Amino acid sequence: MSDIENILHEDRSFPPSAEFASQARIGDIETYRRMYAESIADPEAFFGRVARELPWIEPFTEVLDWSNAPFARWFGGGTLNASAVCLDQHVEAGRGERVAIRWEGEPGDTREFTYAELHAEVQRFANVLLDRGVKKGDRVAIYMPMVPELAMACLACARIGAIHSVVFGGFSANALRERIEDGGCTAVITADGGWRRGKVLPLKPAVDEAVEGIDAVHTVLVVRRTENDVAWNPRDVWYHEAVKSAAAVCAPEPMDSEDTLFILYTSGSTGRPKGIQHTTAGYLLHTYLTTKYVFDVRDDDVFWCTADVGWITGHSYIVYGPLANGCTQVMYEGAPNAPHTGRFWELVQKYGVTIFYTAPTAIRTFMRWGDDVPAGYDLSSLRLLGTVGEPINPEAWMWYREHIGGDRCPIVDTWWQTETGGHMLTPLPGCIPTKPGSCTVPFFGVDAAIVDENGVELPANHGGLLVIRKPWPSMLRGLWGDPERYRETYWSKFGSMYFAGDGARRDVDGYFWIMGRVDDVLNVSGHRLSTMEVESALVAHPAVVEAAVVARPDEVTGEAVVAFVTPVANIEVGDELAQVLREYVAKEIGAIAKPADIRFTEALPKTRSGKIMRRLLRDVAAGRESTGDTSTIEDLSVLAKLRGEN
Ligand code: 6R9
Repeated sequence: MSDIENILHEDRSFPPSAEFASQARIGDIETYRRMYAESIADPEAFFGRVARELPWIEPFTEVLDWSNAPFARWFGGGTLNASAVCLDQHVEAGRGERVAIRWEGEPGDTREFTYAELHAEVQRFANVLLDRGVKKGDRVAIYMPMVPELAMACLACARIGAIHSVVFGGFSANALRERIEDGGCTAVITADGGWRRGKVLPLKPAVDEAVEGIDAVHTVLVVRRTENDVAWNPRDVWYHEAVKSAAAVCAPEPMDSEDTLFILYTSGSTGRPKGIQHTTAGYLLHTYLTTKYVFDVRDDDVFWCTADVGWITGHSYIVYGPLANGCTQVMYEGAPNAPHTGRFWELVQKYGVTIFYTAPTAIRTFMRWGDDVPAGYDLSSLRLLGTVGEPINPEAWMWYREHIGGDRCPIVDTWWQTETGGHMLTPLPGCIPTKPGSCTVPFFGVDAAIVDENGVELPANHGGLLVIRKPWPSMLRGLWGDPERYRETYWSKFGSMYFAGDGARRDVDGYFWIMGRVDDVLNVSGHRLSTMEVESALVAHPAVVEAAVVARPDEVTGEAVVAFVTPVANIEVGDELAQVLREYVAKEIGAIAKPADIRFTEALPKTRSGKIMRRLLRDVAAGRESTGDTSTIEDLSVLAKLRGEN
């Protein structure tokens, strides 16, 4: 089989400013190179040293045990507690008065917690769980809006050694039930509702439906947020009532390094969702280190990651990474356009956000809303921007840099996965020059490579499969209850290398360029093309805001390119524009990539975390019914519209 062809031409490069570099944790590329080289040549020495920055209860006696590969054990013999890493250490060091979370609800209500306050709240929350009979090792489902109690619930579970399984608050009762059953959860933490686009999103009815008939669930703990009416069942407990009698002292449970900290479900393209399992020490170390070096956090920073905690990005870069570093962060409950499209920029201005982390889908949406929206706010507090979730098209990257970053802020494009726990390929902002569309270089300890189908490393600029050749501390330790599926999904292809499922290439400078999921690659007349590159060509046209490219079967070429295109507002769509775009793609990347078919659409089907669901579009393009899992789709009506059913 041939390589994935490389058709994206991008040669702009942006080094950090001298000012940024001079204040950064790592401001020269030599230091990065030296540390990276050590982390690969002698991971045990490197990680053994940096892991001492965590507050251990019992120190570890061994760094890595890979003898039972692909099941890794990191920091054997050590014990620690994740909530103590995130809270107690800061309070004990006299930093209790620092603000941990500045929270804002969608309607504009606000709450603020210092580290000392959060510490006390989490201990009370932990005592409520203990009172309800939740024990070390029990699984607790968390199904909540983006309120502070969501972060507290995670930390309270961690404090007593219970394993949390957060299920995104927008998922259906069925999706929740499937995850509660698979994880064997015995308690559920939820809320009466949350605010979303000016309305109350009720959560409790979905929980009631999900747990019906599951006797193993002994408690449904309900946080009051919106005060809408809720039905009440015998196992339901109001959090605000239960917490009244809870003491603010609860000693952290000493956890083994390899004890499971949480499970988080991610949907595969086929089959049931996978319960990705992360353990305590390795996960905490990696989220701590990446927050420190990739986000370059300092005491005066105000960090804002716009993800939902229901997604891995929220686990790693709202809950664990920033709190382990003692950061001050902003947490926001609602939608970016409620009540107006400037909401995010209003929050950046109001809280003086310095580091801002969001997804390409959000950036493309902001582009559509217009340059004048961010221009109406003072964004001068920002010093660093980040993106995650999908390949970012160079056009969107440039817009982000100019209109949000004032041509001043470095952009860290961070490639990683639920499975990897934290950033894997990413710039360090003070020393790695960035290129629009590239996630640049590997983080410490990440031995990434591009290989062909046989596992042979490919030369520069050949697109192939992205693999990781060494274990790293925050790698998933398995799929909950299914060790064989873990082996099969990630390790069966190449044996000793982790296969991430993404296509990518590496350029002559060693920079990585993610081309998209391998399942999505197009094969036109024997040419293997990346979805991301064809989409980027379309997005570069001024009439296009967003594009998703898929293949449909074609008698002549094997597969033909079908492009679903969201146009800019107020433009006439039709055959004429389709023809212009087809010619544009032909000119930009060659006739081979020219879409056979262009379909205009107001919206693309996406997951709740903003990823375009190309597999559903493939079904639409081929005129078939979709049989796969649709539980993670953001808006089912988008799919219905594309299929022409209204
Ligand atoms: C953190 C997260 C993982 C998949 C991953 C890849 C895509 C994430 C990316 C990116 C290009 C980036 N992805 N970040 N692609 N550039 N910076 O998104 O986890 O939800 O498990 O998704 O997302 O395809 O394999 P998850």
